Amino acid sequence: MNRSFVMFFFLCCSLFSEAQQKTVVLEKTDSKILDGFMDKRFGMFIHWGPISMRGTEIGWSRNHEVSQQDYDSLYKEFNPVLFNADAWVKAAKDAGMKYITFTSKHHDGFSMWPTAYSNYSIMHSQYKKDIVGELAKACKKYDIKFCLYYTVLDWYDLNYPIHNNGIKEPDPKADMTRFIQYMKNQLKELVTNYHPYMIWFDGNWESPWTQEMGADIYNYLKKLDKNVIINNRLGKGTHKIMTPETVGDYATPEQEVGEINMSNPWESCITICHQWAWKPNDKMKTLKECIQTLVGTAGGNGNLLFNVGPMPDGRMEDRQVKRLKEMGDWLKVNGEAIYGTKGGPYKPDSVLAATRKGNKIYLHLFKKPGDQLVLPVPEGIKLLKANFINGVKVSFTQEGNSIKLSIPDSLPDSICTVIVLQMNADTIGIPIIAKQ
Ligand code: H79
Repeated sequence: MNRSFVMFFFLCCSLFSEAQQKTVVLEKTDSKILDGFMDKRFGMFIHWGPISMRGTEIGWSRNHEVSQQDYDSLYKEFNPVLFNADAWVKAAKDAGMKYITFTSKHHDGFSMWPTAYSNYSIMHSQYKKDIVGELAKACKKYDIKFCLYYTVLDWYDLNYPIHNNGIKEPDPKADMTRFIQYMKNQLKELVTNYHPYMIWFDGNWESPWTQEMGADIYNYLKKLDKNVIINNRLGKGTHKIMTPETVGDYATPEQEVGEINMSNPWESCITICHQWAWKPNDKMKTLKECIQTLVGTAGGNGNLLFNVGPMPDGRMEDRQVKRLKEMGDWLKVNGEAIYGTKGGPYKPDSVLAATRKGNKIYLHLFKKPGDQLVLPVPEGIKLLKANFINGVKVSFTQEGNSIKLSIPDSLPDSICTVIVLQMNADTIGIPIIAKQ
């Protein structure tokens, strides 16, 4: 009697845990696809929508600087007649960017493509052109991967329980089941019409959203396209790093360069100015800050998704396009030390970052480290040759596990100087070394 009860108990437990596992097993993206994504290193984030007409933030100005009624009516006046997808994609191409991620729908709930499932979309503005579709087409022309931002929260659709209207408690009349069906309908439109390379979710921190909903959407997308890459803001928990609970393929630190990580892919999203959406006279980062952000990210083994907010008439600001082009010019000379590399082995700091590929280590100097740069190397690793990326020799000595590089009085590139170290063996397996 007792024995059969115990057996019955274990049977129930194993059935229960199997059922539980079934709900959380994710159809993970192939690691080769993710390696291809991480080789790209540099992409453009674009935050755009009717709110650009007010010049305030897309993600948190509704019911703050802009009243809800004003915010929700802006789309009627939105008519960006100077929008030219080609010009935007060319700006990304000239910057040396390899992919573009565009806000198809932000927290405000406004859809930038002609969705069949909402009456709050670009088709209900005066403009009535498929912005997502035009960008997808231009990306194909310029050989840029096209990716879409889509947030899981929605201030407009009444089935999502938190309306950002001053009431914090979830609306009992809302219906998450119907809201998720709406999401799935829209995501299916986006995947089947525009074939995004990656989908960038957001807004997963509010209480109506659950881990199970995230896993369900992840697997739903994988059934539509098994190769689509998905960021880590679909489940609950931190998006800064990957954890065993993470739903998604890579981590997404926001407005900060991520920590070096050789095991899990990550991408920092950082704005070229302060705001995600366009703000007149927003303070723009200097070229040095832009390059240091990109190089610090690559040095930590991550990607940079660098954000631009276009103006309400459809153009990107000239000064921003110019800054991006300057980044592209730097990459034309130094791109070998960024694209297709891994970060490390030296941990990035305010003086230098390192990247590596095969037998080479690339040192990126943000400033002069003194007349000599002393770096530790592991047992058995020998420096064979050192030169600036322009070919000029750098003299060096090596004593055991320490290499010493002679640094000239002025660095050849005041923005960021790259030194190529040719080693005697593959550098990829070298563990991370903190210099100090
Ligand atoms: O799409 C961009 C943002 O709009 C979105 N994520 C990036 C990619 C985002 N939405 N919300 N948040 C990020 C977090 C918002 C934090 C806030 Fe705040 C806390 C908003 C208001 C209080 C930070 C602190 C910004 C203003 C004060």
